[in-house]
Amino acid sequence: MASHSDIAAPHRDANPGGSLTLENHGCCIIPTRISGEILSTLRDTLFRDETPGERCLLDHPTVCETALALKHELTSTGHLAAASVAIQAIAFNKTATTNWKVAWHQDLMFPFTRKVTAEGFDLPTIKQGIHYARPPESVLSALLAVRLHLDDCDATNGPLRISPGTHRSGIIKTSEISGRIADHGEITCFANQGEALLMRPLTLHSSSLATAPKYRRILHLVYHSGDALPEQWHRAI
Ligand SMILES: O=C(O)CCC(=O)C(=O)O
Repeated sequence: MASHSDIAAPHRDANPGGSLTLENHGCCIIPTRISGEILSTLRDTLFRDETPGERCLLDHPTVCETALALKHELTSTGHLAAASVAIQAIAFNKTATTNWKVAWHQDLMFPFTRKVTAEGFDLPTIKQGIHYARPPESVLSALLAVRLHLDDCDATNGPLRISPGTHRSGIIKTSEISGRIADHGEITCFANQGEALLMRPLTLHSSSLATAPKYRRILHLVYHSGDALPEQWHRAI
């Protein structure tokens, strides 16, 4: 287990020397082949200045096209299994008017077509008319978040922070989160436009307020690589 002294101070590149791995750290940064034209269309069509994010975007044609292109790319690099499906797409932004921060957490709630009843699926709730629930840990471990950066993200515009290796601890009780971060340390994830931060949703993560608010637009996709489930994802492409 890493100690604070093993963790470098926040740095420009979240993947120094390519040393971060999904397996060991729960995240890594990779370049993508998503074209400048697609990045520009995503920037122009997904965001409204007054909101921090838009959810359930897989029906948007350019999001769908991007999700399929990234699936293809990540399958060829071995980050995703060929049978993976994109199950969620969220557009996050930080601007001067929607500057926000998020406390340390794991991503545990995902969208389904109806209220879940199968064993191991719990905490059913409805957000903006869509059913959400917490799938079993085995399913959570088979998810991969792919955060496509549509703008450069540096120390000033509220970058994501992750606590490396925490994805291997399963679902962490709220009362244990600060202890896990003390044990594992944290890394601040900077990225250039067109790069993607890959992250296991069970990795503890947070983000700070931007200190010099400017756009920090991200398309956050989640893929499932596991076996068919007894419950149906809200979308699966
Ligand atoms: O984009 C961010 O700054 C935070 C996103 C987040 O908390 C999440 O994906 O759960």
